[in-house]
Amino acid sequence: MNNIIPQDSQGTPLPAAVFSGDFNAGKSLLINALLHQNSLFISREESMTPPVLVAKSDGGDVIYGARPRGEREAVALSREQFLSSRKVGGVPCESDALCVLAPEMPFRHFVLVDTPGASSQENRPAIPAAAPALDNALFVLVTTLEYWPARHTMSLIREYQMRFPGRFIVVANMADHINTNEIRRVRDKGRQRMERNGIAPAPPFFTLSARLELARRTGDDEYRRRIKADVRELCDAGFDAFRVALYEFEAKVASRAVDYDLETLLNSPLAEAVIMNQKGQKIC
Ligand SMILES: Nc1nc2c(ncn2[C@@H]2O[C@H](COP(=O)(O)OP(=O)(O)OP(=O)(O)O)[C@@H](O)[C@H]2O)c(=O)[nH]1
Ligand SMILES: [Mg+2]
Repeated sequence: MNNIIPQDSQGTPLPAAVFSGDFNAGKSLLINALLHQNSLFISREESMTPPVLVAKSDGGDVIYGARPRGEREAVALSREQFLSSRKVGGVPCESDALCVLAPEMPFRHFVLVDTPGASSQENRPAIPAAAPALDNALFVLVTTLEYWPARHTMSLIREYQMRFPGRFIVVANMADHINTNEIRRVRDKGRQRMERNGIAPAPPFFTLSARLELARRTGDDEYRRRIKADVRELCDAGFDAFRVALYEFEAKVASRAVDYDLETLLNSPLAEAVIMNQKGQKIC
């Protein structure tokens, strides 16, 4: 392409939407739902994957890549290698960060970043540390609707409010597990509850189901049929509103299109900041 603009080298942080929160909240499935395909590794257990950066590619095929531990040079991976790049049985992952260049990525002007959830085994924070390379980032805090409004959820949101005022949104995922009354109650009262808990102004808040959305986009009618129609409608509307919020973010950050490649992405200060966060190191 003729418009390669390594924005980072010009000192402008790459715009990104950083998905974080507790493990198993559905961060990776949420990104798969946005991509309309199963690209990222999903697991019922703590997935133990390194952070994954997802960007738009103009080519026909999905390209997977990794930054080997302690190195800066990016390497291309097969899909199988990509999906098995995680910590298994105490053996650390060989990569510090992974990336996916996907033609299906709906956003051209920013990167989606999937972060490993706060781990029960490692002392890894659920909250990214602020860093200049994240100055153009929107933070998507992924919680589950079942745990609304648990004290833990509220304190996470309060922490995001302090670190990233006006730059984060909250998702309450897995609404397909809940009945319509409960979804409506959380959807309609969520922001009020946050404000009553001193989180004011409350961040944008979306009740949705990543699983139902992926089923909607991949034509998995069997799963959709298992869920009551009124729950489905609420979940679909919640996801549509979430997608619009991401498009609004894109409209704000879109200045020049970046032509991403593995090197540009995995050597960017954005990747560096995300890796440092994952290692729990201080970044400045
Ligand atoms: N029913 C239902 N299950 C979901 C939904 N979203 C995620 N899941 C399931 O929850 C489990 C965890 O999903 P992941 O996307 O791997 O969660 P994660 O937040 O990326 O987890 P870590 O990478 O370990 O931090 C998987 O078994 C998913 O299928 C949802 O909306 N509804
Ligand atoms: Mg995950």
